[in-house]
Amino acid sequence: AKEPVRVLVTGAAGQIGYALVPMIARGVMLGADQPVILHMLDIPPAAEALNGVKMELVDAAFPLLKGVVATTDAVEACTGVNVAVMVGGFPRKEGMERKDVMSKNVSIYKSQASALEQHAAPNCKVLVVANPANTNALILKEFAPSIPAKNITCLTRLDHNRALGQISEKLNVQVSDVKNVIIWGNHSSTQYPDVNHATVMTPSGEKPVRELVKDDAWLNGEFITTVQQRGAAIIKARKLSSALSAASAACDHIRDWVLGTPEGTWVSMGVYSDGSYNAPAGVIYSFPVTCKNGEWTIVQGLAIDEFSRKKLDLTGVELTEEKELAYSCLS
Ligand code: NAX
Repeated sequence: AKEPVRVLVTGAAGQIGYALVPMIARGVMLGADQPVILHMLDIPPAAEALNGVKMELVDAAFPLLKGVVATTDAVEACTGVNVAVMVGGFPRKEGMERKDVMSKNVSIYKSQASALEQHAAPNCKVLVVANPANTNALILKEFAPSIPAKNITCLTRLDHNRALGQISEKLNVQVSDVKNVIIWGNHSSTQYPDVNHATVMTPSGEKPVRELVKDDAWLNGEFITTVQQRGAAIIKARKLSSALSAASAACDHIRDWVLGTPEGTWVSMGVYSDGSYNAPAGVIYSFPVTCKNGEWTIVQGLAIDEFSRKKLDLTGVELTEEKELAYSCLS
């Protein structure tokens, strides 16, 4: 039998946490033959709710779930974890300045970076979900210098999956037959969902999405804004932000990272930029990546047309500004 993998979920008493922990306990994230021990962290006002989630995990009698740690102590939560999914953060409230929200999250991610650096298992893989996801991940990286930069990522897979979903609906094809969309840049409304290299599997082979959709105006307009603004549309409809789709995307992100992407398929991940595609280096930027042996690699050599270039640059500028804002909160 395999040794259990320890998976940390911060903000585990929240909405995404409630959808995510049963998925992990069922093997959706790490495989149906991989036992897990869940470490759940939240803050003292949520301690009772967190304990309720723990009770439900016990009651669900998940065969793969070998233990549950539910705590408000970051050190206890981080000890020995192999995978860390950072969902906890300070939400933007009405009337709050961007800088105030940033400042709260910078202090959270600075302190959780140290807890992870000192107490997580070696080679722990980190996924930041909490917004501003790219910049929270960057702060975590800066304050956990002994964790390799390649182990720190942020979630843009939900945006990637939303793009697949929109193409599948437009063409009336199975979502599993659509692949290789790309989310470039920030997990924010400046992200660029790019279909220029995306394909659909048809009875007569793989066809470019652009050739099948035959509607460049839609692809360059409504498609992009729908994906960029999907989070807001969910809030409007549900009066709550995306949770089951975010949890599912977090599982997809870690599963592909650990177990590998299928041959010929890439996914989108926010990773520490090396300046590929002339994106700014030194920020967490979403790129197309393939994964093998537990490591991601940015897909190289894709053609970027003029339309795309502008959009890659725009979201890059926003990330550079966020980085500066985050640093200004430190001093
Ligand atoms: P909730 O407010 O339901 O849950 C957040 C939880 O985090 C709460 O239980 C809170 O007590 C806890 N928390 C706050 N500070 C903490 C700390 N210092 N340590 C540990 N826990 C802490 O929000 P939810 O809807 O679950 O969303 C969580 C985060 O995901 C938000 O920041 C949200 O903006 C972000 N999202 C990111 C997405 C992505 O694709 N990257 C999509 C979904 C979501 O909007």
